[in-house]
Amino acid sequence: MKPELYLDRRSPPVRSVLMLIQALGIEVEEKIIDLSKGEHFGESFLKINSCHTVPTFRDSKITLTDSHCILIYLCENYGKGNNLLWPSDPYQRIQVLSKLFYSGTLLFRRDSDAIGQIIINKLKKEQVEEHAVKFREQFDILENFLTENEFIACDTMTIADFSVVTIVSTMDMIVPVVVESWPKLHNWWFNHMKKLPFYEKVNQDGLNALKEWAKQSTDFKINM
Ligand SMILES: N[C@@H](CCC(=O)N[C@@H](CS)C(=O)NCC(=O)O)C(=O)O
Repeated sequence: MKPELYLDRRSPPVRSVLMLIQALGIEVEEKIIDLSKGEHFGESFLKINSCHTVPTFRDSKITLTDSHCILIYLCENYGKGNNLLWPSDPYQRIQVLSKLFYSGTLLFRRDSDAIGQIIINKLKKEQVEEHAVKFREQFDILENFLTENEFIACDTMTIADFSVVTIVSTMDMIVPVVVESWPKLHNWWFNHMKKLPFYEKVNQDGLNALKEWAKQSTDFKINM
C-alpha cells in the first residue's frame, strides 16, 4: 500500500514535502484537504491529526503531523541513495536540524501570521506593511545564513533548503526578494532552487493558487 499524504498545495510546509517526494521519487497517495472549505476540521481528518494541520503523512508504521519530521522520516525510510539531502555526518546533520527548527519556529511563524491574517481578517495595506517589516528582518537573517554557507544549512542542498524556499517564495508576495537588497538570497532562490526540475510544478503551482486566494482578501498589492 502506498503511503498517504494529506495536503492542500497552497500550504508552504506541504510544498516542501512534495518537493522532497519528487526529489526521492516516492509514490504517495494524495488526499486533498481543502483548508478554504474547512475540511481540516472534518471528523475523519481530526481522528488522524487532532492538530488539524497539513501536511499529514501516514504509512503502515506511523502517522506524522509535522513537515519537518516528515522530511527527515522520508529521507531515512524512503531515500534511495540521496543522503546529501539529509547528511549522515553528525555535525552537518545538526546544522540541518537547526535550520529546520528555525524554519518551523520563526520563519514559518512570521509567514503564516501574515498570510493567515490577510486571508482570515482581510488585512488592509497599512496592516500588511507591519508584517513586511518583520519579513525584511527574516530576509536579512537568511542573507546571513547564505554568507556562512552556499545553501541554508550546509554547502550542499539539504531538506532545510526545501523547507525554507517554500516559505520565502510565499513571503515574496508581500516583500519581493530583490537582488539589490538580498543578493545571496536572490541567487540561492533563482539560480539553485528554481532550477530544480520539479520546482515549477510543485512549488509554483501551489503558490499561485495561494496568491489568488490572498489577492481577493486585501487591498495590498500582492506581488504576482
Ligand atoms: N508545523 C507544522 C505547521 C503546519 C501548518 O500550520 N499548516 C497550516 C497550513 S500552511 C494548516 O494546516 N493550518 C490549519 C490549521 O492550523 O487549522 C508543519 O510544518 O507541518
